[in-house]
Amino acid sequence: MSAFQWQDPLRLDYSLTDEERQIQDVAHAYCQDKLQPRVLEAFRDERFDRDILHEMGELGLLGPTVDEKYGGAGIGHVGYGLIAREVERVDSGYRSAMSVQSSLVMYPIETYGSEAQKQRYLPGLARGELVGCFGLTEPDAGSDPGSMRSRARKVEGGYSLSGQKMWITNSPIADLAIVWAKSEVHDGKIKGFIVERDTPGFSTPLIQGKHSLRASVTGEIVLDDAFVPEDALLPDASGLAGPFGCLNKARYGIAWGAMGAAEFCWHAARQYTLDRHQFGRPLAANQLIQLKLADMQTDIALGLQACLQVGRLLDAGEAASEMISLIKRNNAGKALNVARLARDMHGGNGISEAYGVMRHMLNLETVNTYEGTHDVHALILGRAQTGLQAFC
Ligand code: TGC
Ligand code: FAD
Repeated sequence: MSAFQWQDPLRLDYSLTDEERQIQDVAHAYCQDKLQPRVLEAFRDERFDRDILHEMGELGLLGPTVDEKYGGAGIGHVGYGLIAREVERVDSGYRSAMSVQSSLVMYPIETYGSEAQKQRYLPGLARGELVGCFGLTEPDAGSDPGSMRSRARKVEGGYSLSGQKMWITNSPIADLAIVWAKSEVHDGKIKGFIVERDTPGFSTPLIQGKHSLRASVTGEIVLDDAFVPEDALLPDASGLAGPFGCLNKARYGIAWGAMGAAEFCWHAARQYTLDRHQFGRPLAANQLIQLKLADMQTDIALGLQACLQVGRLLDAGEAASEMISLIKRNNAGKALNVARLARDMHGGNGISEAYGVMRHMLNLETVNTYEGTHDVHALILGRAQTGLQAFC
């Protein structure tokens, strides 16, 4: 028998290719050297440093699955997941900025865009010179995006967009937005539009006062008869399947990322309870503490194996979207629980910014909610096994 490695109990590392290990090492070094030292102030001041996207672009961490001919790295889904895990080990807000750019902006342009759109936007997005955002959610349409009110009206030479998008990651700093709206000339079907920053009638008010994801910038998108030319339309997306196709990619990355945040909290709780003595011995010598550590280790090890399996199936073209719902729901929920336990195991120190566990806990509240809430993914899985729709 080989020796048990407590940090990697099911030997995830054993199942990775050399290329994937290399990607993991590059991402780990960048995140620990460049992101970790900035995160405390960023979270405290509710500030996102735009240079981060430049830096990630230089390392090939943006749009990593996008074809190399458009500036991507052309790697597989497991490599992408490993990057998300390393970034979110530092902060979910940084992973958010990265996954919106990669999965919700570059992916739809590569998948639904014209050749001209791909050439115009993808290389700049891959380098982090351009920042993108994704506008689906509205004030009155969150879990039910099919009820969106945003409209595209055909006008001479293009479309006039009107509506409001809410809770949009990156929007206040974005150079372009992928906006989803119902288009009159397409029988009211949902269509995607690339809206550039200088479009008249387009604005992105900042949302402030978040208790979560404070190191990520969030805003609205306001479309006040915003005119976009004909070639702003993404030609190959139609209906809700368009935005949901992007969400599959982003939700998959979140499942990996949440495990990175959970690992941070688990390792911190283990070290803290080894170092801290009460009643004359380390906290870690108590059965209740060891039970919690064992539960954390188990949930994380199983969550990572599930990500690996879905990543391999995605690469093989064999993944179903329900698999992604399963791992997004499980891993975000489990990570939130791990973070809450870690916060508790740190006692009073657990609420201090110096230990980082409460920051992760607060972030994971959002991770459990966005990209389909924990309960919405349960309804997706419930529908898939009963054939009965429980949404309405
Ligand atoms: P439903 O009838 O189920 O489907 C409508 C059409 O969409 C297709 N479809 C999918 N296609 C690809 N992948 C998927 N996962 C798909 N799910 C559905 C479906 O086949 C159908 O196609 P067609 O051609 O027949 O029309 O639609 P519904 O209205 O009943 O949907 C219900 C529900 C709950 C599943 C769905 O609305 C849902 O998932 N709601 C959650 C909304 C959500 O996730 N929003 C995320 C916003 S973006 C975000 O949060 C970014 S955070 C980023 C960050 O900072 O990291
Ligand atoms: P609601 O849909 O109103 O849900 C409220 C509660 O009701 C939830 O608990 C939900 O599970 C429950 N619920 C809803 N429907 C049902 C039902 N049928 N049965 C049982 N329970 C139900 N969106 C974007 O488009 N782009 C982004 O970049 C983006 N970034 C975000 C960043 C942050 C920081 C946050 C907080 C959100 C972001 N979102 C983004 C929006 C996010 O996707 C939505 O918040 C999420 O989909 C939930 O929608 P909602 O907030 O309207 O909640």
